[in-house]
Amino acid sequence: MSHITEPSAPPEPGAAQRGGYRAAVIGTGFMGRVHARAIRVSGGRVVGVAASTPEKAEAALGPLGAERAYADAAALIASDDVDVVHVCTPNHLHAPLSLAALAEGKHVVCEKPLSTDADTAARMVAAAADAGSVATVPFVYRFHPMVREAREKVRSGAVGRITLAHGSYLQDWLLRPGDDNWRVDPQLGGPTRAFGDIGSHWCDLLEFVTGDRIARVAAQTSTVNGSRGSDGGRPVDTEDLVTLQFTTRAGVVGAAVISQVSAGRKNRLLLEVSGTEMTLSFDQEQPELLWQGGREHSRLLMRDPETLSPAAGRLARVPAGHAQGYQDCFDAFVADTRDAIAGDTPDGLPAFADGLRAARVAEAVLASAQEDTWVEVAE
Ligand code: SOE
Repeated sequence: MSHITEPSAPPEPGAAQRGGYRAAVIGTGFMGRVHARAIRVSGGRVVGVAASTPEKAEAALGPLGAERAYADAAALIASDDVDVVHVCTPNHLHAPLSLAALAEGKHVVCEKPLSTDADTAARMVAAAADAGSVATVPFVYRFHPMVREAREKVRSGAVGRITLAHGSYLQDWLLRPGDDNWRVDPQLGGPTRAFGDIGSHWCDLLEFVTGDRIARVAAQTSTVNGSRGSDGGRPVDTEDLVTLQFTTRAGVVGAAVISQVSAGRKNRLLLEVSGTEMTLSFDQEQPELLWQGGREHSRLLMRDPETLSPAAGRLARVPAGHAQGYQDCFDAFVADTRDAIAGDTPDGLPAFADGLRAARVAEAVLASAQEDTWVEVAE
């Protein structure tokens, strides 16, 4: 007998075909490749790819496992062969491409931030509803089983009344003035960079785990590298880091630090929630674990299907003790999107409304930093 315990709800290879997931990807960078792999793992076909040039789309056929290179995004969106459009371009194209795809009756998976402004994000939510399309946003950290476990402990009351939430999302890939990327340019990335890019994940995870909503924020931003580029000479004013205080609707107080210039921190998303009964702490770089703190005793919970709640266990994709991570989250997210298209209502699937929510929080954070005051988050 094997000593390995299988996940309680292993992925179902056959069911992947349901709904005939015919997806196409716009954008061939890191995210385009992650999406394409998740589509294939979920039993879908990557029927097409489009990029900023036809040559780039051709070159991406192999790496994405795509069947056809389209001349441009418009041709891909117009194609009758495509049911689901995955928008993985620089941020400023998210809204126009998603709106075009929805107008063609497609389902859409759009990278975050949904739009570089909240009002446009609201139009996208309305357009998805009008089209009757499934429209999702990859807030993929929701798909770590230990995040679901934390959420279940809050839901069951085991945590007690939540009193405090805090944490950080820290990276270092933009540490030096020579580090550059389209995200740095507000024309392509939008007016908020560190917050829009990764702070949005942190706030989404906080609200997802606690079931509460951030009501008001007091933020500071800082641009550490005022100029960037290979010669370090291009002026930059999007923020490298954000510190944030907040109060939730339920009256929880909290704080978060968001940084893309923290040396040595690669992708460290830490969320800690304290209640009157216990504290839960999740670190995205140790995603197999959830720390559960108590006055009498504390323990590290492992991603073990034998002990996980069903809501968490269903996301276990490999047996306990075999680490699962970032791509697995994407695979689970795309599988749930596929099931939503087939008519299911998967628990915790992040939709365009969640992308709008992130855009509203981002606008409040920027306004607070600019006006040096507390700002209410618009509903
Ligand atoms: C870059 O900061 C990035 O790839 C983000 O854009 C993703 O959303 C995050 O999951 C990882 O880091």
